[in-house]
Amino acid sequence: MTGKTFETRDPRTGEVVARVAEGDKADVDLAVKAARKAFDHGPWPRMSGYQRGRIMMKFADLIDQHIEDLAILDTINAGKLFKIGKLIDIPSASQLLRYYAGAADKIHGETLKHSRELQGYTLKEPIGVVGHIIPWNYPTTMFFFKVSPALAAGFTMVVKPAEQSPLSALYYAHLAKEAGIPDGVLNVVTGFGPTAGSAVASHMDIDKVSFTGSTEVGRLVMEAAARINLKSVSLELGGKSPLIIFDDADVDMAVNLAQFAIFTNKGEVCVAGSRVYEAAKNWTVGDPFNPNIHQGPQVDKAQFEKVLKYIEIGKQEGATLLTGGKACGDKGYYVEPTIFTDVKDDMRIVQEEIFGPVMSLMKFKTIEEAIEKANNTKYGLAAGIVTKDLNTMNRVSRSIRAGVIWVNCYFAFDIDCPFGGFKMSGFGKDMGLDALDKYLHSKSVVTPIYNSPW
Ligand code: TXE
Repeated sequence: MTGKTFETRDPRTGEVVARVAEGDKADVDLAVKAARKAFDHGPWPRMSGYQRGRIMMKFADLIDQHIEDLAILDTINAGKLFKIGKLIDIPSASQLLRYYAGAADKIHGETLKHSRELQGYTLKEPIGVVGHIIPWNYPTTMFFFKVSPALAAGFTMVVKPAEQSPLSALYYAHLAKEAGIPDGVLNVVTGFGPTAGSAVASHMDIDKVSFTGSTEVGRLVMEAAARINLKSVSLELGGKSPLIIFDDADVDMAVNLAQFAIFTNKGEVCVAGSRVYEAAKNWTVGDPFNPNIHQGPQVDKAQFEKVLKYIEIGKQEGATLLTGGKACGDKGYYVEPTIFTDVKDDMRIVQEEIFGPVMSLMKFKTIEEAIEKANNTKYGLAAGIVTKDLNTMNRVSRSIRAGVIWVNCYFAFDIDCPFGGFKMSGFGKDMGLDALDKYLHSKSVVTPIYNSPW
């Protein structure tokens, strides 16, 4: 509307790769109008689940035909490893679409035995127009975590991608149109959080907002929803997820999982196992297009500086720097994989989400102490356990307050497993049939069984 644009940069070099429309409140208004019209009068919520599923399958096929281009966009825009993008992130988009496409014609209510005179049933109906606000750490996966179940449920929507990584979202909007998703159903508005994002959270005509990002902004989103129209809210927020290695663990497995848990995606992972209790180093940092590299650059200058600041805080707090601790390379936003030892429970590097490749090693003596340390965080997104002992596994996985527990594995995401936090990591699940459910209202329909005085 304003015609304004903003620069989006390549984190490998810090150079501008494109200028993108800077959407603001007026653009969000337009997008919501289109979504509202498509919801109230358009074909999408009215067509059968089977028909919606067919179109979603076509969307998935188109993504498969453009895997390479899409992976390039997430690499030059978010510093993601190109190889992983091609093998995992982009294929996860089409998988998510197909999973929910398959569920679109299996949305059932229940038959209710109301009383001797009355019977009832529930209809599962889409809530309406949803606003999705998504972050930059997984630009593609987050987009489809949100968009796929909402499409299957018959929603229309406005997506606000992160300002750091808007490029692939624009490409997905283009492919959605080509696949035959009707106009007004999937609207993407690029722009900044305090303007475009906030306009989504506080829009009177948006019925639900689904947010992934920081706990601070999650709070703002919920406040806006409460203030404006009590829209339904789901939040996937930060984490500080422990990986607990017991002394019976397979040592090689433990070491691999420990480095994988925190250094994957340069630590820009909400489930990063950043409080590991044992680990080692062997992680290469460099150009994310190089297939032999484990870790690319942090997403932007702000995150790069944030990670380095936390490393300084760790040193000042008295933790011992075992390895890493500096920026690397002469340009771009690369940080060395960093490990601290001698850390204490109350240090900021243990309590706060760093969102970078910084690992803290802590020791424990008993299973009770391990559980206590693991729960000693305001977050509750994920946790990992490495043990061969079935009793330890069962006891610890039932005692940790987190949304997902990985036993002898880490980042073992599966589309069928709901994902989302406890405590200040938020509420409302992505993935699995739980995610479809969060986009549906139950409506009870009640009717007399016989001709009766009702
Ligand atoms: O997140 P923000 P940032 C954590 C991580 C990271 C920190 C800051 O610790 O270092 O958050 O990252 C939009 N109203 N996570 O600043 O600001 C914004 O435009 C409405 C964890 O990038 O929360 C973007 O689209 N929306 C996390 C989205 O919110 C607003 C992933 C996320 O940005 C807004 C990312 C506002 N007032 C960061 N302000 C995870 N859980 O995976 C911003 N936004």
